[in-house]
Amino acid sequence: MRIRPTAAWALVTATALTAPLLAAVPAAAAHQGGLHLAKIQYDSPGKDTRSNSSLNAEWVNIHNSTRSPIQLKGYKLKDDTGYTYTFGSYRIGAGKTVKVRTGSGRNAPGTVYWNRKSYVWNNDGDKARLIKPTGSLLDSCSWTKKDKGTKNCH
Ligand SMILES: [Ca+2]
Ligand SMILES: [Ca+2]
Repeated sequence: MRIRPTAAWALVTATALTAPLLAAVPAAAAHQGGLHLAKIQYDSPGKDTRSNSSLNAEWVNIHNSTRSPIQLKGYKLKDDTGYTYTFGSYRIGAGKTVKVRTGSGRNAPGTVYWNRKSYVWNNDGDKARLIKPTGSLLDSCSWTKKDKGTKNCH
């Protein structure tokens, strides 16, 4: 009849081991102090004509709230359908924002271009995902209705 005390001891041990891991999850999910999706203009202002200027008025801001620059090469931005933008070499400074515009243009500090010929962010609902080069999900941001056409992710 030593099974019960042993099982109880095992439960206590398991709880002690998993508690620190569980405590770390909310901090990671809150994206505080990390690289994260900040704001999305998913409905380009005005009529959606698919002109390049209209496509470029659709964008996602990614913010680096860490104290260090981050090399974004290989990071991915993906919509809910699976359309994917993969960053080339781009160093985002500490506390800086980079804007990913949907249309075509020349990459410059603060702005990169997806080079799409059509919109990627659905006006009536979509989900943006920011994915690390390793494939792990770093952040996501979704909306389910049109609202003002913008979404403040955090
Ligand atoms: Ca529009
Ligand atoms: Ca989409």
